[in-house]
Amino acid sequence: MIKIAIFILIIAGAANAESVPRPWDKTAESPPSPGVPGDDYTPAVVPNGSTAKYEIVDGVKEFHLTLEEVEMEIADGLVVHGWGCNGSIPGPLLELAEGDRVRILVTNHLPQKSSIHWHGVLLPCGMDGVAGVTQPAIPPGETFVYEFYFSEAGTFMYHSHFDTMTQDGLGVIGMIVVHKREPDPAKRPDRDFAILLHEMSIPVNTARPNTLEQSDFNILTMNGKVSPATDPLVAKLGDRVWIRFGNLSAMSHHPIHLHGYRFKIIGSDGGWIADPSSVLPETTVLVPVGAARVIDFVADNPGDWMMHCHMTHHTMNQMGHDFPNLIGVDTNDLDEKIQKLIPGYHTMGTKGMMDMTKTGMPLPANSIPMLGMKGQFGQTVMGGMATMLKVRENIESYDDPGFYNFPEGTVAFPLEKRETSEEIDPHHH
Ligand SMILES: [Cu+2]
Repeated sequence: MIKIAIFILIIAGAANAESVPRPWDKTAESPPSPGVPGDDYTPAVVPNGSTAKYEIVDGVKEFHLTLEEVEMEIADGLVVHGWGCNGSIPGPLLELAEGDRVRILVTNHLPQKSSIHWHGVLLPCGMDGVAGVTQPAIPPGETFVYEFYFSEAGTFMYHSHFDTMTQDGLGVIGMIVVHKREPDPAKRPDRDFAILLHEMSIPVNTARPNTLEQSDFNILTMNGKVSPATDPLVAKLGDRVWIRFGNLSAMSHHPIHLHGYRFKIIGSDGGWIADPSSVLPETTVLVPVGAARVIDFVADNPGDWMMHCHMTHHTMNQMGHDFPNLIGVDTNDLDEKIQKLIPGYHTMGTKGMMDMTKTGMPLPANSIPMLGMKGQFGQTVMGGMATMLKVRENIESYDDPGFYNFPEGTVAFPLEKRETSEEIDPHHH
């Protein structure tokens, strides 16, 4: 009796397992034709970056990713010697339409083995790209083929899964955007930005990121650039805007704050919110390491709006952290003495970090410790993981429109310039 019961359970279990559909089954049963940019989706915008080219071979979108040594300028004054894909850090955006089948040829030109993992994508286990677990590592000089469906629209990432600390740390990373197929452009976002967040430790006077660093990261990038080298995100007044963030930093989560707006977080690398109307409005989106977030808003507030990581140390470029706290210290006497030895010397940091941006002292080679963003009113003392959302009326293109032209009388002003002589008495109405 017990034996029969167990037998029935095994049969039932097997039948049950057999009936569980795989996530890509529906796509595989009736695969759509390869998605066409423009017809099926509005291509994403990659500030400072690029989108990977593909060919359609036997009805499949075929991409080539070459992992290789990359020399890349992070900002004017700093060239980094990292590892990347197709000549850049991060690698190009892989952009697809829901249901597309891909064949991705990964060629390893790194000096050590590698493999590429498709982070967040639901695919057969053998395509997951984990060296040692789902495939042998790709030896230097060899090419491996990955082939699978992108059965669901979403925001994903790709990165090395062999010696990940070293290879991701040096830049073997990239983003993946899979668009929902939507024939009506009016129902798509007008501006769909993709930004990958990353961090490196590059001691001043060096070019090779130190991937052994655990906490002191001094180069915090958006699509491989630091402010002021980050391209602005440009939108027309009234545009529906999506910004997709991915974070493949080694150790840091990034709370990205957008000025002037409230937005909703509508998606992650795990999928989409079912009902955006019930989502808490936000002004900051926390993008954890190994995660993606998509924010949605309508660009209804014209201006130059900062968008930056709110970890204040993540918006400084290569600034040293290991000198004494000098805020409020009078160092004039000391400066005079040291100037006899080092002409032009002055102690920095006694009134904060503004001094850093205007010093005349010579900088070490290949370094940007004092680089910050300049606005139309002066220095921001902000660099690193920062950029600008520029929302404009009546623009013909999405090229950088330059500084915002503030309507007269809308800018904060010094008290002595107040034109009225009337004193405001807060106790009188
Ligand atoms: Cu940050």
